[in-house]
Amino acid sequence: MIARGARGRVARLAGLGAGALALVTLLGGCDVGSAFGGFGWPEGGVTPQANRMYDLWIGSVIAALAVGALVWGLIFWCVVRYRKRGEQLPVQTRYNMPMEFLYTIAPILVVCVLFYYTAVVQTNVDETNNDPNKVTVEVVGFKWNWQFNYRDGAGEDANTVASTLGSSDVIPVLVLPTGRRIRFEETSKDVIHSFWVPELLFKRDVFPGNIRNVFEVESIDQEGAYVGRCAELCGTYHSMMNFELRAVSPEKYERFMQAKRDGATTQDALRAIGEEPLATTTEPFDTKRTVSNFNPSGGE
Ligand SMILES: [Cu+2]
Repeated sequence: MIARGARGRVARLAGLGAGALALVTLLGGCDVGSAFGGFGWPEGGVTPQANRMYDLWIGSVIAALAVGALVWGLIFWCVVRYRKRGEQLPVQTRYNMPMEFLYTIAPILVVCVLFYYTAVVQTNVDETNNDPNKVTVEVVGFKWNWQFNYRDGAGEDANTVASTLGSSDVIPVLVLPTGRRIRFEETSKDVIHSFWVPELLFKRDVFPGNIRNVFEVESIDQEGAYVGRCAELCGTYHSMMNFELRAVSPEKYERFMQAKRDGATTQDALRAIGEEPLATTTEPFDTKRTVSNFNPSGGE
């Protein structure tokens, strides 16, 4: 009797689990995340990869909530259903095989599902390909600024066709086209930095030596100005190592590159295509600080 009852319960539990899983799969396609502020994940990613990472997070949270609700439900159900009713010791169930099987298999299943989807998205984020139409930019980090070299191909042997160099007075603006695949090849002149544009929902360390850290984005889907930062503590002015990613239309990008190839400064080339010549998302910091003008909270 007891064993059959337990087996029935296990079957019901398994049914519930399968139902929760189906629900998660269903919800994965909808945009429930935005209704809950992304469950803490930053919204507004501008690349397909960023959107896939966002979806992975939303799916994981929903799955975790479903499992959590099931566990909490069972706890409360046990507390109420099996509360103390008298002095008689209740039936002591041991070696319940279906139950033991369930609580061994269920966590393994959870780990496998999370691992699978993570591996799929990570592989996609790390993917590089041979698209001949892609834009390749070499990102050079140094204490405490950035240089962006537009390249005519991939790898160390390619040539730089145009360059943008940041200084303490001018924030470097990295101009890139929307709708095209972009390859970033990173290298550092001194210590480890990290290339980070929050709207890409992605950062990757920039290593010194002959190491080139490479990543690609399928496309930038939205024109706009996005602040970029160094995300690896690299010394005194680490927090001031900002740049701006300016995503413009492919047609504007071509004109920008032509102006650069003709020897224009980045600022003049930006002016020539009708864009703000200086960074709009961040500004240079005062590097000649004295005790009297130093205000850690910013401002005057
Ligand atoms: Cu840095």
